[in-house]
Amino acid sequence: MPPNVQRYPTLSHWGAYTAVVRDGRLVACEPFPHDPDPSPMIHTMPEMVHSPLRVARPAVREGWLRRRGTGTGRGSDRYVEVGWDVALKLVHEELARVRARHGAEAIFGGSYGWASAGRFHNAMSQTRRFLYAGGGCTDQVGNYSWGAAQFLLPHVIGTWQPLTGKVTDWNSVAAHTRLILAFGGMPLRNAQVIAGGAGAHTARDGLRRTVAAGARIVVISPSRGDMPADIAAEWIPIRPNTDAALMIGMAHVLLEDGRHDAAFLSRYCHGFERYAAYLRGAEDGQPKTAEWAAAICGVPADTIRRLARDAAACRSLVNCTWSLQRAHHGEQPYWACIALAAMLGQIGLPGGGFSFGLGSINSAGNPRIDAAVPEFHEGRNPAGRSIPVARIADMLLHPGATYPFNGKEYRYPDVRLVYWAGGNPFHHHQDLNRLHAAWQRPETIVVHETWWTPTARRADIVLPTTTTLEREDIGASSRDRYVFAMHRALPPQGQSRDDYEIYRELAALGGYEAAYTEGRDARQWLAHMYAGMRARWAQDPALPPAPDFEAFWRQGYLALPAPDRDFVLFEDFRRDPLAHRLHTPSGRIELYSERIAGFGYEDCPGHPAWLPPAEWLGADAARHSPLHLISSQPARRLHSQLDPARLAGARKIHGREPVRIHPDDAAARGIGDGEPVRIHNARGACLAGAVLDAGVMRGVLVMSTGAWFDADDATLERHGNPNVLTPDIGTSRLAQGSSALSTLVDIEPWTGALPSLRAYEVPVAPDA
Ligand SMILES: Nc1nc2c(c(=O)[nH]1)N[C@H]1C(S)=C(S)[C@@H](COP(=O)(O)OP(=O)(O)OC[C@H]3O[C@@H](n4cnc5c(=O)[nH]c(N)nc54)[C@H](O)[C@@H]3O)O[C@H]1N2
Ligand SMILES: Nc1nc2c(c(=O)[nH]1)N[C@H]1C(S)=C(S)[C@@H](COP(=O)(O)OP(=O)(O)OC[C@H]3O[C@@H](n4cnc5c(=O)[nH]c(N)nc54)[C@H](O)[C@@H]3O)O[C@H]1N2
Ligand SMILES: [Mo]
Repeated sequence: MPPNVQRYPTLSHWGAYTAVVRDGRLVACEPFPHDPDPSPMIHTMPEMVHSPLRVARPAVREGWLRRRGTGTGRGSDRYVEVGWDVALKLVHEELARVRARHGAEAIFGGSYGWASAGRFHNAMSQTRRFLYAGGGCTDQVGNYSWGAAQFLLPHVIGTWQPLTGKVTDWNSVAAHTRLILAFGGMPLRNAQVIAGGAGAHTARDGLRRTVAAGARIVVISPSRGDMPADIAAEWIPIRPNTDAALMIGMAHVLLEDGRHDAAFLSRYCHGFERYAAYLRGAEDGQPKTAEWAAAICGVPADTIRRLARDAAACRSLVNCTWSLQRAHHGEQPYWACIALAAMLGQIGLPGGGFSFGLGSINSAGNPRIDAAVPEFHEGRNPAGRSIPVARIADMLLHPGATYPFNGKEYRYPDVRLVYWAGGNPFHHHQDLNRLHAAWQRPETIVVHETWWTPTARRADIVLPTTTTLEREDIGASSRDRYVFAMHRALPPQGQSRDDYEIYRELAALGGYEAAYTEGRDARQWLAHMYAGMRARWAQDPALPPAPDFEAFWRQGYLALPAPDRDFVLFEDFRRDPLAHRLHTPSGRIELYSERIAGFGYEDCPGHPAWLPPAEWLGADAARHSPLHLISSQPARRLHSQLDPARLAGARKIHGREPVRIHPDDAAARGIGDGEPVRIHNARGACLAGAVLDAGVMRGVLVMSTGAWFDADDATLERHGNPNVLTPDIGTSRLAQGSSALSTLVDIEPWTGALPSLRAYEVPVAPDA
């Protein structure tokens, strides 16, 4: 090997790899040799790390420099580069001013987002620790991924742990499951990633082994593409957002047939009689028959009956992708799924029961023994305030207003300063035109970013941060078998600094450096976190001894042994429901919840129910906006991350995000394959490129999230960002989750000249 080439082990959300550096530049990324199914996304790193879109130096928005505290111009202003000393002083002064004048709750520091892999340099954790140490902030609770389920499941099964991927593992499924009802499919494109990163991608192998063992797979989804084409599966198209009705219809079939497992229901569940009464129509005079369900979800009644009977006749698993609950009333399909699985009586049996996210995120069902990972403590928020994560625009637009959440009433704080590091709200939030209006209100917005993302170009002060390749870290996630030493492969690019260094200097200016750093530099933190993990491994005889930090660092990674037994969700509870009672009021699975009923929310009653979402194909609104838009996760990037790379760019059409449409819907509108289109509703409009696909249900459009938001105003988004179309409403009063997937739209050919893209322009003013 030539002497000017170096190789460094590292980790990303999309996998572990060796960074190959020649003459100070990253030239290649070689997948971790133990990864059976590496993601092509790792090969985007050389382009991204050396991208002209890197934020090179600290920058301040021109309009804000002229008059501090003014939001006007966010999104259109140019930026003036300043020295680090100037930038840090400005940030420090703003934090101090807002804290002194308006209190800690006027600083919004939730900083939601995926940031990057590495347990220490996690931007969101560092942001919280910094703001907590400085006196606190208004925080965020929950996430966009499974926000509805996170607050529902503790009432129903006493925990939201299964959402972290801890579900019946692939070994158990491959060995025992005979039928999988895959709601939302198993879109392996999503299994490329796991928050925190993975050494091994195992979902494809798990699915293949399951099929090879003879399991039947039924994909219930508006899109056939949700199961890889090489996996034999039956596709049952379903109208988006109507899964709860289908599950309820199946439950009614089981009840009428007497095929429900009465012994399981009485021993392990609470409130079945109340749910059965709903199924029979005792509440509303409407029995929830297969015919009733068919009229809502579009799946024929005979198919509904067949599915219910097949699932009762063999070892079956009902799996839901997370997308089902990222919709208005998204609590209901998840609760209805649990109720259906309870009636089938197979919860806690190998390969049986219910499951979430299997096949749609690498972590779900990955076989792994329980073992600690290195932990970083954010500390405690002295302000004690937070909002449900997806209610950000409501908060900014309505300071002081009250809102319901999970059984209580809360009040929105009056936020003056927004602090963000490691997230892209102008990617992740719904109804971006509404967010844009709300975003004008704070006096100051500070963003740490690596690239000039849409959020960076809507901030007042932008501080450039390093990538994982420019710093040392330890990579691990609770559902992967490996722990990685992430070596520094490159010097910081431009003038970028680690988030940790930025916060350390700001804490020093504020007089609380020691509280923030505990006297440690980054390397010392890594050694400290590693030592904590090593001590915990040492206490567990099932775990191998971990080497000391120096040895681990040289070695590059640790591997946990493969588990010698399968993990089965609720196996303990099934074996002994008293010793392993659930953390619900009854200690059992709640098919009726007095607690939820007691909240009195009509959008989340005491048992699973079909509640029509605000927007779906059966709604009145469908007369004006007759198509249901699904905005799913992108195959070739992670959310908005890596969007500027060639991998994602190669699939764009005239530079715009593709939208998949059924050929009949396209023909009815004069839209040809590969042609530019405009998708629109009352909230906004965006451009896209049409892809005709008979594997998409009629009446449905499918478009990925993540094309960098590119708009001057609410009239037209130029790049194909579906979040100008999505509704910004909570899933229900109970969970207040994101309802991104309840979106009605229409589509038409775009016949004019295509406006040029501006999302990849660097908004820095030339030197005066
Ligand atoms: N319509 C619609 N919208 C959705 C969804 C949907 O299904 N439909 N899904 C939602 C879901 S599930 C999620 S999780 C969200 C994801 O939303 P986000 O997590 O906000 O999306 P990312 O693009 O991953 O944003 C992470 C940002 O962190 C930056 N970053 C990376 N590393 C670092 C670092 O070390 N320091 C700093 N300071 N910054 C860093 C990246 O450059 C990037 O801009 O989107 C949600 N939005
Ligand atoms: N490559 C890649 N992988 C990712 C991510 C990424 O950005 N890129 N993001 C990660 C993150 S943060 C998350 S939270 C997970 C999200 O995981 P999911 O929420 O499961 O992912 P989605 O892609 O939103 O949805 C999966 C499929 O559900 C189907 N679907 C949509 N609506 C409905 C419905 O109403 N009923 C039924 N039956 N099906 C429906 C869609 O066709 C879609 O393809 O993905 C993770 N994986
Ligand atoms: Mo997510």
